[in-house]
Amino acid sequence: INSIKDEILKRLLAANGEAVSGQDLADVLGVSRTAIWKHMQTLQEEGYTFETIKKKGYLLTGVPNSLSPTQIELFLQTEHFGRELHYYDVVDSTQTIAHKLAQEGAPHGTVVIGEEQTAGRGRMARPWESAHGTGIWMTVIVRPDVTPQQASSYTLVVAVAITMAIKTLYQHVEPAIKWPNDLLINGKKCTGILTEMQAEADCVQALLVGIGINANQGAADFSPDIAEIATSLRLEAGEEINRAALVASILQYLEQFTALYVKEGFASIKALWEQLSCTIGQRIEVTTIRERFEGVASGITNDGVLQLTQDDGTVRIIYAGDIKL
Ligand code: BT5
Repeated sequence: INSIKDEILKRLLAANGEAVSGQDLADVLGVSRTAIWKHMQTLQEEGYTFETIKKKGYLLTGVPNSLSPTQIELFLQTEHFGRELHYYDVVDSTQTIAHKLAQEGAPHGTVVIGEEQTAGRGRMARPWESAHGTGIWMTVIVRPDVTPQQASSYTLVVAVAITMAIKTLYQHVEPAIKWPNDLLINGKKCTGILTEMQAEADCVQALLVGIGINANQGAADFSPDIAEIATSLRLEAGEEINRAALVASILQYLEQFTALYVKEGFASIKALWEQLSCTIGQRIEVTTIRERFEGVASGITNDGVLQLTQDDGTVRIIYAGDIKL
C-alpha cells in the first residue's frame, strides 16, 4: 500500500509544476480512483499540499520539511548508506536504537533518524538538545574493516564528510572542525558527533556514528544552557534548511570518505581535515579525564591523534579530550 503512495508522490514530484490526472495515476498504478484519492488524503496528512485543478488533476504545491524515508530517498545517491532507514517521530536516543539494530545484524550504512530525542546524548553522558523537527538527529551504523585502534580516528572522517556536505549546499556558510567532534560556524557549535563502538579485541563489529546538527532552530529555540555557544545552519545561512537534502548529501560524502579511509587509512584524509579545521595552529587548553594542558595545537598524526606543543617545547599526544580555543 505504501509503495503505491510513494509512486504517486514520485509522479507528482516528477511532474515539476504540472498537474497530474487522478485517472492517469489510477490507470498506471492499476488501482481505483478512490484508492488514489485516499492516498492523496494520507499525503496531505503528512504535510504535502495540493491544488485540485478541474479536468487536469492534482498539482503539488508544497512538500513537508520532514526526514521521512520518502523525503530522503528523493535526494539519495548512495549505494549502501541510508538504503536501510529507520525513521521515528520521537525516540529516547538514536544511539540506543542503533546499538540494538547493530547487534541484530543491521547492514553497513543503516541509518536511524528521529525527529525528536528525549534523551539525546553527547560524550560522557552529557545531554544533547534535540527538539522536534528542527535538527538532524541520526545514527549511522558503519562496519569498516579496521581495527578498534584505527577506528578512533573515524570521528574525524565523519567531521570532514559533514563539513563538505554543508559547504556544497550552503556555499556562503563556513563550518570549521574543532577537534575532535564539533563543527563550529562563526565560533558557535552547530554540529556534534558521537562515535561509539561494538568490538572484539581486534575486530570492529560496528561503529555507531551519532550525528547531531542544528538545522532550523531560531536563536530563541536553544535553552539558556547553550544559547551562548550554539547556532543553527538556518541562523548562519539565512534560509530554511532542507534537512532531507542535507542528510542525503552527508550520507554520500560519508560513503565516499569511508571507502577511502578503509582502503588507505586516515592519512589519505588528513590534509583535507587540516584544511577544514580551526584547531591547528591555535593556542588551546586541553582537558582529559585525568589532566589539563595548555599549548599550541601543532598538528595531527596519520592516526588522527592531536599533537600539543607546550610552552617548554614538550610535545604531548592527545588521544581524547575536550579543547578550549
Ligand atoms: C557531542 O558531544 O557533541 C556529540 C553530540 C551527538 C548528538 C547525536 S544526535 C544523534 C545521536 N543520538 C544521540 O543521542 N546522540 C547523537 P559533546 O562533545 O560531549 O558535547 C556535548 C555538549 O554540547 C553539551 O554538554 C552542551 O554543552 C552542548 N550541546 C548540547 N546540545 C547542543 C545542541 N543542540 N547544539 C549545540 N550544542 C549543544
